[in-house]
Amino acid sequence: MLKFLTSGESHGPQLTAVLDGFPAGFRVDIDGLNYQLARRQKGYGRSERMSIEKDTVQIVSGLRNSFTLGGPITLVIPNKDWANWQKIMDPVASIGSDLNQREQQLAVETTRPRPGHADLPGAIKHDHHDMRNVLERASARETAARVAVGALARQLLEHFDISLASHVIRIGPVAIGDDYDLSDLKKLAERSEQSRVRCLDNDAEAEMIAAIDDAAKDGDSLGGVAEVIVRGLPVGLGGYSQWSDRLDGRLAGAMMAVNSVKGVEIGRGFEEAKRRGSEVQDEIFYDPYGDAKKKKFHRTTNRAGGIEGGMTNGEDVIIRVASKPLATLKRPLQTVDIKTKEPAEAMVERTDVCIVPALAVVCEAVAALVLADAFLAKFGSDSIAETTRNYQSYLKIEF
Ligand code: EPS
Repeated sequence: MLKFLTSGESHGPQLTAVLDGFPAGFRVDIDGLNYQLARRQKGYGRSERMSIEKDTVQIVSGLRNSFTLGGPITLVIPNKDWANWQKIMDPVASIGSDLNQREQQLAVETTRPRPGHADLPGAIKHDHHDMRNVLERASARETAARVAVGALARQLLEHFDISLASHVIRIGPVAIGDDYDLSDLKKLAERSEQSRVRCLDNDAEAEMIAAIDDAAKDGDSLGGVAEVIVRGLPVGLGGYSQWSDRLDGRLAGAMMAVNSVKGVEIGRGFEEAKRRGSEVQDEIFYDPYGDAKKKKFHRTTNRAGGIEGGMTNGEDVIIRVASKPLATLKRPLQTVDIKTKEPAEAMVERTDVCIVPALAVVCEAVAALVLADAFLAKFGSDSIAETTRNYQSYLKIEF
């Protein structure tokens, strides 16, 4: 139902996203979109770029008087840094212009690929011999566009009392225990929001910040794990008939497509592989006064992470996403200069030491996109009135 494309370079004039398939007649809260963009920019260990940008979105199509029209919605996020890069990005404009030292350095060809970045495979694939032509688009700056469209999807889900939250469970060697309280999602989200690393545990938070400082001191970077929790989804989103309908596959694919992600887990995926079947399934109970979204069935455990057979079962959808440490290192690794083929040190760019708190926000947005799509596939997407009608009648039908 929902399709979107993004475009734009990290240091070009703007990022753009076009979202199609969103129902007509939905009131968009632009401040809410900007709030999500601001969340993505936060987090201890981010680069100086975040103090240059103050990401805000303009909607230039698909909206009239704040209501969606049912056509493609185009979202634009200007890059403030573009003004600083104009001369560098445009080779004609850069000729004879008075570039300062840093700009001069950036204007020369980038020929020393960073191990772990898109630089080398991207250059070979597109026959680029200046890898800035690759990295400008490969940059995780693009995730701002995904957060903007994801924020729209999130508003749609929230309209149906579906809420999302996230927190960081690991940064480098520091992890929180498994005993955090998921009962009040709003409280969890607030606590995570207050933390500079989106961590629920004060002691772990201090250790995470110290680990980031340590890595920064050494010119290094740190990865980690974020967890996204989605509450209030009705049973039966996704499908089991075809591999491509399976919601867990679609969520995992979308999460893996976030820059620097190397692992995705739904529920306690890897942990459960160690146990017996009798220990990992979530037993089924029925309460005649139970939740209509779950058709009055419920579980007292949620090891499956809210998905069984590729469909929501009405419990929280819980996704963990592992990010490798970023590839740009102030103390660079060994590489090969693609021009001379001689050994060299990888290029050094302005970079973040740790992006895991931002990753949590990006993954919320990505989860919202996949889940809103599955929601619209089940309940219709031509107008919000139609979606609401179908959804309410689904809740009312006795199973
Ligand atoms: C990012 C903007 C980039 C980086 C980061 C994400 O800004 P710049 O390249 O101007 O410093 O901070 O990019 C990467 C992590 C990457 O690997 O490309 C952003 O807006 O999130």
